Amino acid sequence: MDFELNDDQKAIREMARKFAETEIAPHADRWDEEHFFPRDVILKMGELGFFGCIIPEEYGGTNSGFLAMTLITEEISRASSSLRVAFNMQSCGTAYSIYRYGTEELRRRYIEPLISGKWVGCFGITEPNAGSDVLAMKTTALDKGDHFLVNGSKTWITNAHVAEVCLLYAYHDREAGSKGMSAFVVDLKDSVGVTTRPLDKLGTRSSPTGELIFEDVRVPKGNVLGQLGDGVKIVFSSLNQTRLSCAAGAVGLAQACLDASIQYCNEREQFGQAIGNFQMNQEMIANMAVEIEAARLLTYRAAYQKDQGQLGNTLETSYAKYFAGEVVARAAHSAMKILGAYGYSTEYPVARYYRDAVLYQIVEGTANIQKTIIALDRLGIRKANR
Ligand code: GRA
Repeated sequence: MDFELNDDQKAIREMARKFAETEIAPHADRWDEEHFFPRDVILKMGELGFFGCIIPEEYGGTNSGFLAMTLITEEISRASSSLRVAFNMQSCGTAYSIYRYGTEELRRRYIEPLISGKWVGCFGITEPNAGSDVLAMKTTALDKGDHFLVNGSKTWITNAHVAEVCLLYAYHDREAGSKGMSAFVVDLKDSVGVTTRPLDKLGTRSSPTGELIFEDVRVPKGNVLGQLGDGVKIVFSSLNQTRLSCAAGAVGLAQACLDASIQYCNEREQFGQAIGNFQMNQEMIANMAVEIEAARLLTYRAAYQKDQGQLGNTLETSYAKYFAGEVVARAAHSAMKILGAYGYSTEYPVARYYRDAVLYQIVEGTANIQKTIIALDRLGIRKANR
């Protein structure tokens, strides 16, 4: 067991930290307030190779691995949790699934534009009546000979109204149950019949969210990902990679909460001394520090396993995603208590951290879904890793 990062990983983390501190952190509050999605920053991250960590060099990636991607994600989220979501959409949620399951033609057409940031990606799983219950989705993609005809609506889709490419999940055959779901790569920019509607939300506001409505949208036959009927396999394996991004994002955001708390504890004086001298604040700092470290180790372990080829490590990924989601919520609450009115004020980033933190108990499988996966596995009822 080696708990040290190698020199390449340390250099990658350093580069990501510098980038996040200079290019993202100074603007993150304003972007959030203005609901602004900084496409130029997505392009810059693409140029630096951030989105290509888990993509081989022959497709334009850096092949630096899941742990490298985790380190970068953590640093981005420390500056802006919104841009962490954007990161996930360019890499794990789209490009990586296209690499893993796509034909050579799909790989060549979509991976480079996504990981370079030229095209913005999204994925369409959730529907108005299918959130945790993925298989309840109603969107259909009916076989019309040389193309599929897609009808249905997706909601809470990150990047819905700014994306060029969508990895869409739909039933090509409702009667066939889980074998009747397929995954499709949809060119949103070239498709007729797609409408979008933006949705507002409590936090993560510089990551656009919306509805995607498909009315008789033609998708070429060649844009099926994997085999027809592979949708369930692809959706769950894809979620297993995107949940790692969530875990890393939660760790990064929790670290931002701790950083702000430590700085304030050392600067702020009350009753003639720095408030870090008060044991009630010390307890919060200690709890945050140890919980973040534990969440980080769970996250790095899940990333390391994926780098060793264990891509089906649903159990360990759920451990990381669940725990990091709880930790960031507690860390944001503690930061708010330590900073008091300065935490509640929108002039300081802690209010944003607090609003953004709750997301990690909701997205990519709620905390309850992660606990279900873990409990069923531990009880011997349903094996998580497959
Ligand atoms: O036996 P079968 O042929 O019926 O197939 C079953 C099973 O073998 C079928 O799915 C197959 N399957 C898998 N196949 C390959 C299940 N897991 C896997 C796998 N890992 N690999 C149904 O299986 P089941 O066990 O009966 O599933 P279920 O009870 O219907 O659901 C299980 C569960 C609740 C865990 C699942 O539905 C789930 O994970 N739900 C959560 C959905 C979720 O995470 N949504 C996220 C939406 S995207 C999002 O939040 C974007 C955020 C952006 C960001 O912040 O980054």
